[in-house]
Amino acid sequence: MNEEIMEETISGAIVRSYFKKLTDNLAIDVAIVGAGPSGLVAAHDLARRGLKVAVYESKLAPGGGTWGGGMLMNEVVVQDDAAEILAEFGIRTEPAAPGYRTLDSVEMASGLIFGARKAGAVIFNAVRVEDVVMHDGVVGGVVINWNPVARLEMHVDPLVVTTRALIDGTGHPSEIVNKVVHKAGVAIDSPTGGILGEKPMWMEDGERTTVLNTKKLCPGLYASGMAANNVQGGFRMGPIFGGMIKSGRKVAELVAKDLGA
Ligand code: 48H
Repeated sequence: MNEEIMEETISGAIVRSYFKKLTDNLAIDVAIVGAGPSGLVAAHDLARRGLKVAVYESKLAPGGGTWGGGMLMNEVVVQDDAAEILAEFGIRTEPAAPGYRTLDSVEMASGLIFGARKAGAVIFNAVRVEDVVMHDGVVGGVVINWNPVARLEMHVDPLVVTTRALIDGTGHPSEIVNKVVHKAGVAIDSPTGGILGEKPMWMEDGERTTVLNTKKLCPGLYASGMAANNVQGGFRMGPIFGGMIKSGRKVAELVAKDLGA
């Protein structure tokens, strides 16, 4: 094969294929910001229901805080009921103590990513959501840019994707809810109408409230995982991930119900 023609073929294939993916996803049902465990479970569940779902992840590798396990020991813990959800992705767990199971964090991250993709969700990695679209108090889209552009502080205007529902799955900082509360001045569904901020470590309570705190915050906007806990003032829980997985499932149920899916 002619070397020059092969180079054109490969570059052309990537450019055409990527721009089709981008063009096909300029108006979607659900945008999920953050490819952590809660966002990936939500993406899987919503795409499985036939909704058009895109996940935006600022890092090159999706998976969020899953990869590092506890203190870089690449094992995590889940409760028995969360292990059942992971089994739907083909992710294996081992009994650890009554009610708890351990699993390889690399298998968990890669299994959740592949599961979300196989269900039909599109993942845009290295893309940062830097703002939201707001019309008359309703969150209606994400404002996106390449993460390297943001990191290099290049003055480059973003592009916009419109959505019927937006899930903040950005973890500890709840970046998207922050924009809605502090930039748009919207009062959200929380005890103060604003962001209460995450509390220190209390595993049992943190796990319980992660699911409880997963809710719709204002028209068009939901939060899952640690973002939900940060918004509502929940405790952190360390390297146990059942709450994140169940939060992803819960937010998907809430969004699907609202969108009639
Ligand atoms: C695009 C963004 C943006 C942005 C952030 O933190 P995550 O893993 O999310 P969760 O909530 O599903 O899981 C939390 C869990 O990993 C964890 O941190 C636990 C259990 N902590 C307990 C404790 O005690 O510390 O993933 C969030 C993802 C990350 O990959 C970010 O890079 C990404 O969101 N992200 N992506 N645009 N503006 N902000």
